[in-house]
Amino acid sequence: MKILLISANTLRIPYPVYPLGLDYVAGSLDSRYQTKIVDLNDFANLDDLGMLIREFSPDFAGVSIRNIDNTDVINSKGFLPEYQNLISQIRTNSAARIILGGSGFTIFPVEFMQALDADYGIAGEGERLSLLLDALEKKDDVKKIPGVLTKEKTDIFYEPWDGAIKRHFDPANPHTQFYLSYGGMLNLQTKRGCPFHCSYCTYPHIEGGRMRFFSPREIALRARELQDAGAKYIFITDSAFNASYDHSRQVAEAFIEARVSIPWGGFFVPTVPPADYFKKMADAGLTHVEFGTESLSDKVLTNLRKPFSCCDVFTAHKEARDAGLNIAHYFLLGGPGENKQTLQGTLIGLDSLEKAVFFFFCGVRIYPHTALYDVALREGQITAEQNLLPPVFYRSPHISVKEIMQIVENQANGRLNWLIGAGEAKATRVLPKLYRRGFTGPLWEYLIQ
Ligand code: B12
Ligand code: SF4
Repeated sequence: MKILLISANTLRIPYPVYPLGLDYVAGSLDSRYQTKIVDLNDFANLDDLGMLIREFSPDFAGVSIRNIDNTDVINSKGFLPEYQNLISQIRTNSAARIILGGSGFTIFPVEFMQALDADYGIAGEGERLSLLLDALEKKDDVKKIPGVLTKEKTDIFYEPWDGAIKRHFDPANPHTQFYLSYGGMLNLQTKRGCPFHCSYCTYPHIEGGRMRFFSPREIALRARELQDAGAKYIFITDSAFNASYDHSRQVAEAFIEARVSIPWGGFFVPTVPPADYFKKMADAGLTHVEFGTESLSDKVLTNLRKPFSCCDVFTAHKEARDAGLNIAHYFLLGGPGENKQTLQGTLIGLDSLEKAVFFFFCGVRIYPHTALYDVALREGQITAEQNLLPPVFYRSPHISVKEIMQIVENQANGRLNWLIGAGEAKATRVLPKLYRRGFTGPLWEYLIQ
């Protein structure tokens, strides 16, 4: 049986992202399946992909749907039309049954099933694809498999996958070469799940709320594999790498042991770290810390259910600075309780965060399965029947997005290290040129003054 796995993500902002999820899906399938991964980034146009589909003639096409939209309130762009074109290309060129999956799909499985008229979908971890294919082969009832959707079955239940998790990474795959030649960044997962409960966040829904750790030694060997394949930088894709200080430290120690020498970075929660934590991380090659800070108003942090206070942010920042790391803080403005005073509090607080890049997102995207969804429902900002696939953003009743933007832009006063929205304009202008000239990694550190 032939399985074609397709990464449908062509977004290059801030940079193209290696489709790690498909390595895991491929790793879960045994050798009786002939599996091939392709990445739309690696094709000049959909017709070229059509040709490959005709030649490969798959029985099943698994489509990975990562991004729904760019989550940018000002310059919103949804990707559904692109996915619809892709599905029609697959249908035109093969009789393959289409299976959807991926993080974006997991947030809106029913909406995507309907909009793309797919045959099957798997919400949550794609390791369950092996169970679905097995059941289809044996003509068993697929509806019993957690997370599986069909055209008829649209009620979903799923729990985190508790079977084996295996990554199949192939350095020779053409798409690996694409990422190596465009910024040199590959990625790595050290655990799944986030134990925190931030009110707007989808990550615990996508990956589960309990951390499931991968063996540090195994992870370090994977990192070496990426390095040996030519990676120049590794992004750790964990929801929050330091959600377990113990495990992240063990991973860093294993990196040293395995002689991982390329730089790496990831998302961190700005909680107070144990003594010398960032120093030890830096010794193991950590260069970039991306803090999910969101606000410097304790009132807003409480409303967003963040697991830290402003004081903790300043401490975490200082520790990371003292360790010589590049630091970015992400801010999410306009959530519940945001007003002029809380916004001013955040902007004033930024003066204490020296030598960092600030990414400001104005307006908080409302997703199902989050506490913010319930707040928005109670406040009448959304209705229970509303389809949230076309982006809907929470609006604070006390301050408009326009006002927030104006205040932030005035305060930014042209400073390069203040990026409003996804920083698309600046990123599109500069990053591709730098990557072509051989620069590697996320590169936002060049904006720090
Ligand atoms: C790490 C990360 C980033 C990093 C990536 C760095 C890197 N080099 O890898 C950075 C910071 C660059 C980033 C940027 C963005 N991100 Co991001 N990111 C994530 C995060 C935390 C993890 C993604 C990941 O790699 N997971 C690990 C892999 C193994 O999991 P996976 O891909 O989900 O695959 C599993 C399943 O989904 C499934 N699966 C996957 N494919 C398939 C296919 C089939 C057929 C099947 C059956 C199953 C299946 O099986 C896999 C194994 O279990 C997710 C949130 C999350 N926790 O999932 C957001 C997330 C993917 N990002 C999101 C967004 C919006 C963005 C940006 C658009 C933000 C912006 N405005 O800049 C950009 C887009 C970048 C781009 N070019 O695509 C959204 C996407 C949904 C949405 N709202 O559109 C997410 C879900 C977060 C959210 N807000 O809910 N991101
Ligand atoms: S710590 Fe980060 S990943 Fe975890 S729930 Fe909060 S925002 Fe989401």
